[in-house]
Amino acid sequence: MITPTTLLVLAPVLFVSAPLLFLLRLLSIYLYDEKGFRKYPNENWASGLTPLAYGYENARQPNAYDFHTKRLHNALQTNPVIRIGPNWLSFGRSQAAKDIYGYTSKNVKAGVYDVMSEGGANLNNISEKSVHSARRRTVASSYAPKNIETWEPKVAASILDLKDQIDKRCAGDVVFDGVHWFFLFSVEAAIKIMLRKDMYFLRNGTDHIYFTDEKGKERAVRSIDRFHAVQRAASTVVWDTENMSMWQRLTNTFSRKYADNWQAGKDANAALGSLVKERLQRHENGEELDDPFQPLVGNIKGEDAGVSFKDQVAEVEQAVGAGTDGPAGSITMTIYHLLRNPHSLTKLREELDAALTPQDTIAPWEKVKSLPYLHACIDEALRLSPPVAANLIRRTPPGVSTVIDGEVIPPNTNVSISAYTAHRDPAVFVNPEKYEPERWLAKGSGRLKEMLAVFIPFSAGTRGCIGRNVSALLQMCCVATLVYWYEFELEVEGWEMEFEEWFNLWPLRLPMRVRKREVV
Ligand code: HEM
Ligand SMILES: *[C@@H]1O[C@H](CO)[C@@H](O)[C@H](O)[C@H]1NC(C)=O
Ligand SMILES: *[C@@H]1O[C@H](CO)[C@@H](O)[C@H](O)[C@H]1NC(C)=O
Ligand SMILES: *[C@@H]1O[C@H](CO)[C@@H](O)[C@H](O)[C@H]1NC(C)=O
Ligand SMILES: *[C@@H]1O[C@H](CO)[C@@H](O)[C@H](O)[C@H]1NC(C)=O
Ligand SMILES: CC(=O)N[C@H]1CO[C@H](CO)[C@@H](O)[C@@H]1O
Repeated sequence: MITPTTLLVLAPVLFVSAPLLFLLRLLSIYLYDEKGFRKYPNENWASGLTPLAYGYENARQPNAYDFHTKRLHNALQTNPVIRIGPNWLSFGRSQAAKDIYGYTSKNVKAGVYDVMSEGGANLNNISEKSVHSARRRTVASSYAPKNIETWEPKVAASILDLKDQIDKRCAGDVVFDGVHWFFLFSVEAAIKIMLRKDMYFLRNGTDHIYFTDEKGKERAVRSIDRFHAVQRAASTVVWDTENMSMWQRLTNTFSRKYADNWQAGKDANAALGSLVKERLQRHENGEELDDPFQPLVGNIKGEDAGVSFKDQVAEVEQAVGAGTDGPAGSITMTIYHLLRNPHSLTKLREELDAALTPQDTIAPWEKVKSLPYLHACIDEALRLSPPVAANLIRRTPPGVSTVIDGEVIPPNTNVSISAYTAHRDPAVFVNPEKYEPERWLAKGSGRLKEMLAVFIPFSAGTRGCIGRNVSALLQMCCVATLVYWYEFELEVEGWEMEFEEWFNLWPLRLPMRVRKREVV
């Protein structure tokens, strides 16, 4: 029988032994080495014991030039496969990009994608194949190139507002921070495209969403800031999928920083929820709507789409979140690389001067969409500085082994290669660290084919980005307009980009001086 006395004796014993037993269990899993992964070097001492080792590496950002994906990339230069979690391998050669993400791959998204289960499910975080393809079919046509026509006037209006803000900063010694304004541009354009709503972020110079919440309280939520903050929390603990909710509770209780970052997810959810409600109200009011949100409500025949409100909000969060970090990062990094490579900038200007006239206040899609050097400048920035640089986790199929870059990989293994690493494989990209748009101009060559096959800024295959056509429009029209109408100069010559990385890789600022160009 358990008496209070035995309990008194047992409690400290349990207190000491429980964590010890837990560690022993981890150690035995490690030593048992079911899949033979101990032959691969670990990323850090804990990688063979817990997937939180990966979250720890995400959080370790000693300075603005050192981030996880870059460190892992450096380590992969001496070891082509590194164990980054007990059941998770990261690859170092670009062949793995085809094997892991290509259309023929049987891999699926791993469990981490559907772990934040209090929210709804969206295209990006539905891991179940059949559910995903049904949702993707529902919305696919509203992301197709035919919609560029309807998006273009909205995007052009935002570029005009961006130009107004730049014009105000052309005089004197004013420093223009490209990152601030390009992020405002992208989030404004993404909400316009997704929900047909103008937030006036560029005109106001802020990303505040004003709304009345569930409890009737007036709120002002900063969209980009809140979207970013929740990544800081989620991308450290999400990897221990089974225990995610426990880590979420613990960090929320014991760390104010985490508590604020988790709150950020709720804030973003509430703010975008208010925009979705407003959008649904407009639908009820019989407004004719032609945005990618429409198929989530119903089709032209008046049939309900059967998508829950929670899922509608989750889809908007994904489209607006991705639609912000992706294009803003790519526009920032294209301008940055051009500034550091004046020869490429001159060449791009020549191409734009031949294609545009001073009547083109905003570069029209029709005139820029096929400009090869503009394309190459953007792709080369996406190659060196992909906005989603990290290891995108996939799980190999059950029951059979798969071959990835020549390695036989057992069933149910988590695998990945980062775009950062795939894009720097010297076997495919000569002088990989060099910004060289010309490498994309070798039309019809075998080399170009090889490069495109491992170029994965948008991932690839069935889980590749659905927003590529939106992105093409934003990037091409914005970069063309900026480079045609303005001269840029880094505030400090030779300045190097600073980054922060969680799920996405964010350039932190781009301090420049801007002058109007003489165009003729
Ligand atoms: C340069 C800009 C962009 C980049 C680099 C980018 C990158 C990516 C990447 C790497 C993925 C795969 C994510 C994963 O496997 O976890 C993805 C998926 C996705 N992106 Fe983008 N993205 C960009 C712009 C956009 C835009 C503008 C939108 C929406 C308007 C968007 C919506 C989505 C959606 C919905 C998915 C999930 C697709 C699915 O799984 O079916 N993205 N994107
Ligand atoms: C999917 O993503 C949305 C938006 O980022 C999030 O609110 C939701 O919790 C996620 N759902 C799942 C099941 O992970
Ligand atoms: C932003 O701009 C819109 C339209 O110009 C205006 O109605 C709104 O009050 C502004 N908000 C802020 C915070 O300036
Ligand atoms: C990898 O796969 C296993 C089982 O297939 C899973 O339990 C684990 O949580 C996965 N995630 C990571 C980040 O390793
Ligand atoms: C639209 O996106 C698809 C991939 O989703 C791509 O193959 C195609 O080239 C894009 N079209 C334009 C005009 O960018
Ligand atoms: C620390 C901890 O609670 N780990 C648990 C995480 O989830 C797995 C699977 O459910 C458990 O076996 C671990 O003990």
